Amino acid sequence: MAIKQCRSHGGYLAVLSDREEFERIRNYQLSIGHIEQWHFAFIDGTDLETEGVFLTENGVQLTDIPFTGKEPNGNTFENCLGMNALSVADVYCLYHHQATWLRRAVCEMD
Ligand SMILES: [Ca+2]
Ligand SMILES: [Ca+2]
Repeated sequence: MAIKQCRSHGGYLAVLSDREEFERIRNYQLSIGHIEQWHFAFIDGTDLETEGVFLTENGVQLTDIPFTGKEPNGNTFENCLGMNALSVADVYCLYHHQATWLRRAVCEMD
């Protein structure tokens, strides 16, 4: 869903390969006001297939995800990646309980 959302704008889900990239994207989002402190937006990567091994949409393993604090802490319940102004975390792939989170995604374009 988040992937489709990016594609419809001609982009793809943002890949955060390290902390520097997180900060770069975070600062950009802050500058345009498109980020919130508590609500996560999807970024590329999921460990749906193998718990703890996060793969991008293209199947590339992310080895230096700038997780924050105790993240990832979702075991097999949280299998997608999200970011907000403070952190990068494993999050639920679907936010049934939080409609306002549901449609947010961080996209990149070439
Ligand atoms: Ca997981
Ligand atoms: Ca988590």
